[in-house]
Amino acid sequence: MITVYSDRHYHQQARAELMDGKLMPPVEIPLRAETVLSAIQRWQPASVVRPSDFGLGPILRVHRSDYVAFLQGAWDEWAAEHGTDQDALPLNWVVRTLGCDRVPDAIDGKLGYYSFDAGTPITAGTWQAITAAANVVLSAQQRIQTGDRSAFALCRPPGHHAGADFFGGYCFLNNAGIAAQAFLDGGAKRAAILDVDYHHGNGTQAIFYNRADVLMVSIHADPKQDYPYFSGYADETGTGAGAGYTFNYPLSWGTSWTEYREALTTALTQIRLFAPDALVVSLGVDTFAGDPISRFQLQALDFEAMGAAIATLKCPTLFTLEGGYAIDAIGDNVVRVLRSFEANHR
Ligand code: Q9C
Ligand code: ZN
Repeated sequence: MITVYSDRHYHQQARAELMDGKLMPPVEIPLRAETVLSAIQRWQPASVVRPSDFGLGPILRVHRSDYVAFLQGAWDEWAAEHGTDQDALPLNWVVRTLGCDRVPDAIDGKLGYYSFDAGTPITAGTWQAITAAANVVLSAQQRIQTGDRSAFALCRPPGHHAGADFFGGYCFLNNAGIAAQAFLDGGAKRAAILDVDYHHGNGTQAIFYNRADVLMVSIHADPKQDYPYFSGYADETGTGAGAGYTFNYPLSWGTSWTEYREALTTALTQIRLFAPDALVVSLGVDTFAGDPISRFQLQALDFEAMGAAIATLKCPTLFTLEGGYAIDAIGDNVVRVLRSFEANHR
């Protein structure tokens, strides 16, 4: 399986992350992607390729154009207002019941308008990094569209928390969503997204919530207990034409493979019934027992079982990297999924 990688991800280097009421050392760091790359190179040394440039067209198929323009200009506007000594973070949001929908001129207002959390810093290099990640996932999509049976987009920053017009959860552009849309635009009738990151893929869900051509199935920590708190409940199943094309499997803190496997089996059955032409896997390995910000109990071997289970769909499959913060283990856990997928995808 080809891995697509660009070293331009390192342009996203937050200086701090607002967490638990404090500015903390960030966990979504360049070393994550570098350790995954090293593990891939140990497994399949000749499989790593660089992305080509797809421009903004495929990004704008998923994201609102004013949001993309905001992302492109945010750092410069922030720097003009506040200088360059600290990363850009929002501090004000519209409250749920107020129903306001205006984009202010001030950068501080825009940061609030286009976000849902304060833990996702915009830096001088964010735009470079996120457009590189989009090119990575689009290059992987192109490989599959032109005949590869699977591909791994080693994306950073991650994407599944980003919606059509919002960032958050370390995500700015929805790499998985951009790939799913590219499959459709490339001739696929149906694409499915399987999101196995520890956190609910709220951005991906929002993008496709009213559509029947993209099935979104997510297995994650119960939002009653964990981030992103406000979505990912089991009764969220799509709306309008999209009714019945979103499935959520929330699981409690402490979940280990026995319970996880049950949810995965059900999720895979939903995908099989949908009969997609292509599958995008939002591959977060923050379900790992050793993850510093998560509370599931998956072990290294469980990731092999996960890869083998996904392979039973026998569907062209694009894996895109989402979360996973146990630096010493993410490379190994990712490779376990991919290697076992490949061994069983015959
Ligand atoms: N106490 C992804 O995995 N907040 N994003 C964590 C922990 C944000 C995770 C707080 C977590 C975002 C792609
Ligand atoms: Zn996550």
